[in-house]
Amino acid sequence: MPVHNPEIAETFNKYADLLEIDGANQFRVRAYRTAGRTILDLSQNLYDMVKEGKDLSELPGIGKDLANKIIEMVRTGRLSQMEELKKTVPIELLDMMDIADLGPKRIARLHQELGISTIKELEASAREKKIRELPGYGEKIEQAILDDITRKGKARGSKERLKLSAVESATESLLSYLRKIKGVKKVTAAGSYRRRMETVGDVDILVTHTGDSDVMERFVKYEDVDRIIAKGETKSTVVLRFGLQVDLRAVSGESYGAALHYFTGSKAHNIAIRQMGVKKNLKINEYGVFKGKKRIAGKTEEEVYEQVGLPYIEPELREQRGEIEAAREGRLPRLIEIRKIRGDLHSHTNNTEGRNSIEEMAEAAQKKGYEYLAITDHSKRLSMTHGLDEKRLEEQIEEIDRLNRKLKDFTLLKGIEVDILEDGSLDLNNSVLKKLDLLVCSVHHKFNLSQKKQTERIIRAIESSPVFTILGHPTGRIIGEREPYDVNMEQLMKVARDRNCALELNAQPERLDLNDIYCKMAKDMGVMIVISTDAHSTAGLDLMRFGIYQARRGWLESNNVLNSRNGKELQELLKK
Ligand code: DGT
Ligand code: CA
Ligand code: CA
Ligand code: ZN
Repeated sequence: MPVHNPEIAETFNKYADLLEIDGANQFRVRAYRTAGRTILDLSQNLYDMVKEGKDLSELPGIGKDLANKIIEMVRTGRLSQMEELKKTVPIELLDMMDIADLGPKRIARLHQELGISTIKELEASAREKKIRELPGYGEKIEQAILDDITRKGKARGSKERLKLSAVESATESLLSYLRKIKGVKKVTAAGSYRRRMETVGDVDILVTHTGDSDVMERFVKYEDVDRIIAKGETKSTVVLRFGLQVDLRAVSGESYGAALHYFTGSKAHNIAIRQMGVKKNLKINEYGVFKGKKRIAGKTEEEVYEQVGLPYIEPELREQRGEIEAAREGRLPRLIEIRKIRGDLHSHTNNTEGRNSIEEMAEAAQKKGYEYLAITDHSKRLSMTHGLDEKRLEEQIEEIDRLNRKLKDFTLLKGIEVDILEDGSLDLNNSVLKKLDLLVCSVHHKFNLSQKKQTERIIRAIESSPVFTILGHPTGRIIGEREPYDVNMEQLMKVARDRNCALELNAQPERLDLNDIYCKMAKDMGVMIVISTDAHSTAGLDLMRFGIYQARRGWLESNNVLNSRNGKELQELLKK
């Protein structure tokens, strides 16, 4: 069974959590976490690398020991050490890691002193007011735990959605497996996966094939399949090992375009198109476009749109948010493409929580064909990341100046991801900030302020910043984990526009804020957007594609995106 990078990363992360609960040495714990992070950022497929006999220990943060563990997981699907550790530390304890205010140390204590191993037991003890008695807990934490259990219980009731990044490699592997089956012609993923939504409920795959191919048989026998839900001549459904459901539909060549249109969705977009057909006396469904009983179109998606008098609409736009009107009036956006990106404006180095040196980051960015990279490490308030104080930032500035003298056709921009403090002031003195090319200003704490306070806080930061400002991950949400903080986005965007401040679309697949709706709003209001990876390693620079997907869903064109400008244009703009 191919094991995919996200599963290996997750195993390492779980192992690190379990070790920490067990009270293991911090260095060991951190080694596994770092490895988990490296693997998530990796562009190569570990499964393939192992099969090809590549040396994994050449990957950053992966030594011989971890390399062997990856090989074991690829070969057996398991990590034997994890199985060992599970014998002494119950794995259910990890479920508690999701509960607000609980981390490994607190969980260990709950386990040792109250014998709690599951969320159910945790809830019971909280109701019996036993948790507040433990040293370092108290009533407030007990209540927060209870509230969070109740809230998450509700959330679990709804069907779980997986992040696009988590299903990407498994889906692409499955698609290439299907393409190799004899008699199979076209293979395409439709649904939310094709529309590049940040999360997907399930993956919908369409195939066309010669009548005698055994594609359905081979599909349900794919090595990643955990469960078969349905198997038929034209439709089958399976669940893959890590919980991803996949629908496969076989359609005829003459219906292919109509089926692709139908199953790409969104449902709301489909319904609107179908109604346009009704007005023209046409019936549109997944089999084609019909006039009476006669099929008049359906081989391609373009044909379907043509029948209702529209040009082709890109999948990312099909959300019934004005794309049909725009198509009718000939003002569809020319969506940004990844090849338009000329540089990255948010990255970390091993001076704080990144893994690579400034020089290595520059080299990797240059290798991608970029003209510039902004180094934006954390500021001192984030002490657990070893954030920079004024003195260390000065040193970094000097180092970058030195490197820039060596670099050809490439510029390192001097920046910092500076914390916005609770009162809206910045974490470092203006005297040093002034020496930078740009700031990424970010909120990393005090997420629960009222909307008014949070908005004022951020506006103050924008207004007091001494150089060009990018507002980093502007809503702070982490998909499936942390809600966005409460800000008045319209007000924020007005200030950003008037002050020449750009808003970041953070390409980390669990962030992706601005989301699609806010991207479109920014575009409509004339606010500049920056798409940045927030890379923590050289491999992290490859996450740019997720930002591009979101940008396209948000109607962005290259002229809305600051880092589609070349180095010279950008430098001029930064100076203004
Ligand atoms: P997901 O899976 O929740 O991330 O989102 P989708 O968009 O992939 O939704 P899914 O898998 O339920 O269905 C795939 C597509 O099939 C959907 O985008 C549009 C189409 N579809 C499904 N049900 C209906 C329906 O009742 N009417 C119409 N017109 N289209 C439908
Ligand atoms: Ca779907
Ligand atoms: Ca589906
Ligand atoms: Zn940040």
